[in-house]
Amino acid sequence: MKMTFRWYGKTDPVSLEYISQIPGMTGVVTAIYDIPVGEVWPLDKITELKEEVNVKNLEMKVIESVPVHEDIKMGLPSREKYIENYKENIRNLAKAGVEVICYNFMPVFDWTRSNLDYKLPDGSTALVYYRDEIEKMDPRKGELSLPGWDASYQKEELNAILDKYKEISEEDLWNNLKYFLEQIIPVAEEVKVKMAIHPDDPPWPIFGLPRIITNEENIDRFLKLYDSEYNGLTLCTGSLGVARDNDMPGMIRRFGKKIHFAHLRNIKIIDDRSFQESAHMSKYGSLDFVEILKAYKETGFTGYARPDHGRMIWGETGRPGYGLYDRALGAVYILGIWETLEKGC
Ligand code: DNO
Ligand code: MN
Repeated sequence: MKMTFRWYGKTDPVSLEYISQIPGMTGVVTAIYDIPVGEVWPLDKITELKEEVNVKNLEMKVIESVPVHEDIKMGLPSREKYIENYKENIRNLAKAGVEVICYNFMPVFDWTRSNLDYKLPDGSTALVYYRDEIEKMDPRKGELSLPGWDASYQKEELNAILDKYKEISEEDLWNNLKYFLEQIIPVAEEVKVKMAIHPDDPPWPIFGLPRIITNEENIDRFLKLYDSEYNGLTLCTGSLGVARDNDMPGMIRRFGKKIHFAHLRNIKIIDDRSFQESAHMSKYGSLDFVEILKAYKETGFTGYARPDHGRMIWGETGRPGYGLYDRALGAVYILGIWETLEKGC
């Protein structure tokens, strides 16, 4: 397992230097953030980013995310142009030595929470999802501000997209995903870049929009849409694990070699469809990290991993979920368990 850390580029309050000081860090997971969704990332921008990272003795082998344009997800005729651009991005990233691309296929909203700074009894803050709160929110009123999605939409634009999605069923979304994979996976194979879809977070429909990468059965269906070593997964324990039926160690064993990127984070299930993000250590959440890592060990996992989100602790401010301290603690905790397993203890 190669441990990495998500880094949001020059504007990230967490510096590359600090990341390189975390024990066991091999690289960062990053992206080009100032190019609109669907456009081509120029090769010189990619190489510049890679060099900036490499100077700090960190690698840039995983990109998260190359976002998929809504027209592709909706299956509009204009998808052709965006798919061509996507292929170009895969080729350019390969030229810069990238091995894995993480992306997702969630309509409109990426990861969603009801509160980004929920105060826990110890004074730390965490991202939480409370079903009642979410049900009261109306994205059409422009009252949502979530860190995980494209905030550049104007209210009218967003409403127009939401209207178009009314005609798109779950089956349509599956077909559009298949069409996308049929186009991009041959390119990924050619340039040897592993595509790794991130599951839907949370793994159920929100705001009336369909979500399909949600459980074992659907992930199995996804992998069968295009059978290739290059069509794989970002297995996110924190996303899938909030649904009690998703057995994380079981899914890791089942999907084994198709997992190209491991997102490791813990969550505490509060009740049906409500959860808090917690510290990584098993006793604070609903997931057992020794069991999760044992499953990775058994499958012979040698891929990339990252601690995903963390709480805000020790007075740190910045991008919710992506502070330095709690994620660093999580990474080292995970590496500690991994070392123990590797030594066969
Ligand atoms: C949530 C996070 C997400 C993820 C994107 C991948 O668990 O890992 O921000 O990066 O959804 O496309
Ligand atoms: Mn994740």
